[in-house]
Amino acid sequence: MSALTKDQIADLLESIAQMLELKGENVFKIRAYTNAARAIETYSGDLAKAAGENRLAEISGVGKAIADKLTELIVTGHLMYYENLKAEFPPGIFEMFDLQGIGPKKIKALWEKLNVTTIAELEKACKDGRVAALSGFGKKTSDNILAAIQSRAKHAGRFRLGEIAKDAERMLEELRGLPDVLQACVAGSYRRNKEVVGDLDFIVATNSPAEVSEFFVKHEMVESVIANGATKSSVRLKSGIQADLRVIKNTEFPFALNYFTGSKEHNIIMRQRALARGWTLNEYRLGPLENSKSEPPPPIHEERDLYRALGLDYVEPELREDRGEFAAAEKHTLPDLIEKENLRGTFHNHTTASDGRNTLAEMVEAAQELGLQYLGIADHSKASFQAHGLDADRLLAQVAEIRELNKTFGGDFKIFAGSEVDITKEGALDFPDEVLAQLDYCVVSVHNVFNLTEAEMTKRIIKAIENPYVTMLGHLTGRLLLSREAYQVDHAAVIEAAAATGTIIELNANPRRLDMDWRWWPLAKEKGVKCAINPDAHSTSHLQYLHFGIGIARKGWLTRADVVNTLPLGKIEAVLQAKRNAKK
Ligand code: DGT
Ligand code: CA
Ligand code: CA
Ligand code: ZN
Repeated sequence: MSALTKDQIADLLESIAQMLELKGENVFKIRAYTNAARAIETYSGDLAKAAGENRLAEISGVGKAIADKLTELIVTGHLMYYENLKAEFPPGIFEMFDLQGIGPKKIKALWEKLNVTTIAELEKACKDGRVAALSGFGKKTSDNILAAIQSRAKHAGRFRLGEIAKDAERMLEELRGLPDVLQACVAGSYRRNKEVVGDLDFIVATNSPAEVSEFFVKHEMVESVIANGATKSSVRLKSGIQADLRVIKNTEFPFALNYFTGSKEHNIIMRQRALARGWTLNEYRLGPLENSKSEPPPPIHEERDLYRALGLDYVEPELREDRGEFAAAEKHTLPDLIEKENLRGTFHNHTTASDGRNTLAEMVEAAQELGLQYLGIADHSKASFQAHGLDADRLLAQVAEIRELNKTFGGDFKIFAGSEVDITKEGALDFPDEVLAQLDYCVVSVHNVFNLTEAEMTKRIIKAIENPYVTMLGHLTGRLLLSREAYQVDHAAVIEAAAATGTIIELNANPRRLDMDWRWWPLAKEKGVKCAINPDAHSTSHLQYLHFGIGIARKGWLTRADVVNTLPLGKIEAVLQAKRNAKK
């Protein structure tokens, strides 16, 4: 069996903690497992090596008893303790943990008192009133559970891009490494950088289709084979996502790649443009229409040639959504999209001072390793007490610490001292202006009271960004993709207000958020609102989320000039100060 990843090991520890909670074990024992899960997730060394040398107990947060279990798990790939524990529960019960707003205590009560052990049984028990009648539940809780079940059903079979990217890239890399493979690509919504994808579409050009298909369906990431044909295979990966493979001839590659990249809407117009020129376009070729008197199409070697043949500039995959790309490609006005290499720094990152998992020093080191010139620290403010938000004293102490640290970088690197300040229900800020004035910048976000009307929520946010010390607005809608709906807010009105006040809007790059949504960035850009791509990092590894943020920024038609954190040190400072200076 293949080595377990740190994430897989951490997940296993988390599920042990969940099971112990279901059993009603004491909190210290449970916390030992959740702490160990966090410790493993953020451990930077080689786990297999540490296990081999019996040194796992040296990792801070991992006790002796858990270290022994981890050694067994890492060395043998199995953990008897976990298997035995799991066997004590009905198998369906674990899926209930996926439901938003219901934890181990409730699941335990449902199991013991109503004998509910699957989501299907739970849905029934909600509908016939048994859940509402249960002590500690009530009608409101029952309704919330039902809503969570319905939302889960709606999202079934869809996956956040950030969570399947590893699988997609690994399969692609291995396909490209096969001797028989001439060209390979992931097409579909993945290539278009959609925030949520249904399945993965691999396109491979080869003269040995049988060998390539065999490699694909027998890959160790595959859980089951759905279809295995001469030119198309489909599998279910262990992560749950379906993956399709299409094997084609090398000459067909640009057509197949273009067709299977989609979107469907984009394809329809491509085909119409071909027809208008007397040609036929499908997933294999561009050819003359029967009985057509038109010139035959030019030779096509790559996608670019296809676009040129149809009278268009090359359209980047992210823009292929039929949202204006054809008109722009005809007029040569497509944007020169931002690239990963353009980023110089980032804002909105957390440390152990609030709910982050790494210290300020560790976050700085990670940012430097990524080649960034600056890192903005924006820990939570005091109203986010569940995230250990900082009060003014702790915040100002952190500011002083940052100013001291900055002296050690000799101008090559800079930490910007900020805060992620809560917006109160009324649109006030969690710190007074005197405190905000001592920061380099501030991000404001809504973290509670989501159930306002659209008008109230819009007013609340606009009031907050009217404050001259507010540099940027964090995660505009609060959505958690595939799990929590966005709260009601008038995007256009907020964008208008951001333009009027000179407030930057964040593109939160956490793959669960990707908020503000890509569909709104063209409007923001038109109004002159700038974007900041922020990972909302709660650990060093989360800085990698920037990558997904770039994907969404590209999907939102943004260029380097539209995104403030492409500016180098020396230029970015003025942008952070602009709004408060304008008010003086
Ligand atoms: P997904 O998988 O639901 O996230 O979205 P896609 O876009 O990857 O869709 P998928 O996997 O069903 O098909 C891949 C591409 O193949 C799609 O983007 C466009 C093309 N395609 C599929 N079905 C049709 C169709 O009926 N007409 C046209 N014109 N293109 C299609
Ligand atoms: Ca797809
Ligand atoms: Ca597909
Ligand atoms: Zn936040």
